Amino acid sequence: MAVPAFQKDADWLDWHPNPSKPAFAPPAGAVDAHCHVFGPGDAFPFAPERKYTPCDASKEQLWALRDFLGFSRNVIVQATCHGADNRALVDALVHSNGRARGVATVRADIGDEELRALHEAGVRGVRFNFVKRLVDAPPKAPLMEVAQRIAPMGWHTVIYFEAPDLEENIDFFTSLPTTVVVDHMGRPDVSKPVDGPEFARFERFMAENENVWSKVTCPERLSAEGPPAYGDVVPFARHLVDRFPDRVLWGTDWPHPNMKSHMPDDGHLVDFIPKIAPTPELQHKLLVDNPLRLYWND
Ligand code: 0GY
Repeated sequence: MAVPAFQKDADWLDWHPNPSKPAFAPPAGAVDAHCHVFGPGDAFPFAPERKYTPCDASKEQLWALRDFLGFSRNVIVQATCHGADNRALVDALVHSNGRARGVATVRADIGDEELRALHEAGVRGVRFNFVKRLVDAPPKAPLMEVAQRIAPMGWHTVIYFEAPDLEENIDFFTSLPTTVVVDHMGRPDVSKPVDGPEFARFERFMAENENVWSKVTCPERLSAEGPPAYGDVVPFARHLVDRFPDRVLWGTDWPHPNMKSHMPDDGHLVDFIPKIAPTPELQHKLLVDNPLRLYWND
C-alpha cells in the first residue's frame, strides 16, 4: 500500500461522511460562503509552517456536499495549513465551472502578475489571520501593503480573530481600505450575555464602520450546548442578521478544521439558518444577495 505524503494529526477529526438531509431548503442560487479544501496532500503539499496537518478534503467532495445540502455556489477560503501557497484553492476554483470564488493568503512581495492570475482564477479577497493557535502573530505593515494593493482590484479583506483580541487590533482593522469581513462573528464567548459589553464592542465595531461585514458562522465552534441545535449561539447570530441584514454571510466551514469536541453534521448546520434568519427575505439576503454582491459582482 502506498504511504500517503502526509499523516494527519493523531487527534484529527475527519469531516462527517454521511450528513443528514436538512429540513431547511436554501433559496435558489444560495452560496456556502465559508468552506475550505485541504490538499489532497499528495497533489498539493501542506505548508511547512502549518500548525496542524488535516485529513484530505478535495474539491470533488466539496461539490458533492454543496449539491447534497441544496447550495449552488461556494466561497473557498485559504486555510492556514496551506500557508500562502494557493495552488489547491486555485485548482478548485478553475474546476468549479464558475460556481466557486476564493479568498487567498498572499504575502506583500507577491508580483502584480500573480495577483492578476489569482483574480482570473476567481479570487476576490485575502485573509488575515490573527488566531494565535493558527499562525505566528503577523506584522501589520506588510498586511497593510497587501490591503492597499488589493483595494483597487475590488477585493476585500477577511479577518479572523478571537473576541479578546479585537481591542488590540481595532486601529488596524478600522484603517483597512477595503470591505472587511469578520470570520465567525469575531468568535464571541456565548456564555456571556448577547447584550453584554463584549458582544456590544463587536456590534459597535460593525455599527461605526459601514465597510465591516460578519460571517454568522460556526455555531459548532462557539457553542457550549453543542449539537444538534447549538441554541446558545442563536441569539448572537440572529442579532447581527437583524441589525445588519445587508452585511452578513453564512457558510458551513466544511471540512471543519481543528474541531476537537465533535464533528458537526452539516445538515444540522443548514438547519441553523432559519433560526438566525427567520424570514425568506432575510434568508435571501444572507444566502444569495450578500455573497453575490461581494464575490460575483462582475
Ligand atoms: C476556520 C477555522 C479554523 C481554521 C482555519 O485556516 C485555518 O486553518 O480557518 C480554526 O481552527 O478555528 O475558519 O475554518
